[in-house]
Amino acid sequence: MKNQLVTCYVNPDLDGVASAVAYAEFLNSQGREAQAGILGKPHDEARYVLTRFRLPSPEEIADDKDYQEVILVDASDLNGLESRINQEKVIEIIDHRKVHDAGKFSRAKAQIELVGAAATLITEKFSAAGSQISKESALLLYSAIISNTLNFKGSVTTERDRQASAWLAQFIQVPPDYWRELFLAKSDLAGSKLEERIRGDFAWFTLGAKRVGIAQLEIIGAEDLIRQRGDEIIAALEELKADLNLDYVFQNTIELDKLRNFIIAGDKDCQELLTRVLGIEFSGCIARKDQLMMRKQIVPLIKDELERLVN
Ligand SMILES: [Mn+2]
Repeated sequence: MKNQLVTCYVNPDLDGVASAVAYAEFLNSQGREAQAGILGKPHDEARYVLTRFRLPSPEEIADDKDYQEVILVDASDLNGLESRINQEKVIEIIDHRKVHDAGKFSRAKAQIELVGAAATLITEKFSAAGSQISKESALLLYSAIISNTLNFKGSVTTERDRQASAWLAQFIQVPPDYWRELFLAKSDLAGSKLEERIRGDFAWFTLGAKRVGIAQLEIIGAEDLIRQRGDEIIAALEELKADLNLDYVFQNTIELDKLRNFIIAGDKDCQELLTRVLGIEFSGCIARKDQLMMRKQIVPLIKDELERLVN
């Protein structure tokens, strides 16, 4: 039996992978026996960074059975863990989402702070302790902050994210347009990649008395994609709605170049809910919002509205 596992939700994004790898390194530097392990398959963007800089792939695990204790980073909700982690083993949670299940992990000490990236919180551990950081962890954390804050253009961005990335930049070298390279790496959704991405990055929540599923795509070229393949997106959402028995389903589509969001919802009920909550207007199944908003920011707004309807 190994000691501590540092992991994230199933099929983690770059922020999750970076945070797990780097926090395990930090804990090791503090004399703790921790190991990063990845559940499922990392997002394309995470795999791109690993390949781009020839970084070792983090260990893939099926569940937590080989570990005594678990630390969750960039993850704090039960759905995303798909029952692969025993709640009782979780001793620490580091996350940056307003809506979370941290209270359901009875043993866990939770640090939930609403910065742009979990990677920022991990970076602050190193800088505060004055610990050395490997080039590998610095590259991963730096990339994750760029990605999660949409290159500091997303409204999730905080001063702490900027400071953390500046601290990391001392230890690495990346080209000035690295952000664009990173965004392009996740913008190829040719053929079956579109549906795979929608499913791979899907998340659902129980909000008030309703089950709400939200897909999220962050790409360069969102407008063209929607025009050409909007029907496929709606079909994929409807399938997820049926599979997961959801009340509402929609996609938050972030256009990384033109800095705007397109919300896609196939059914009228869901469109009405989103019109109320986000102050958007649908034309057909699509509504545009000229502000870069991420799923983690939309969830609390829908939660407030659906809880208000219950009470
Ligand atoms: Mn994150």
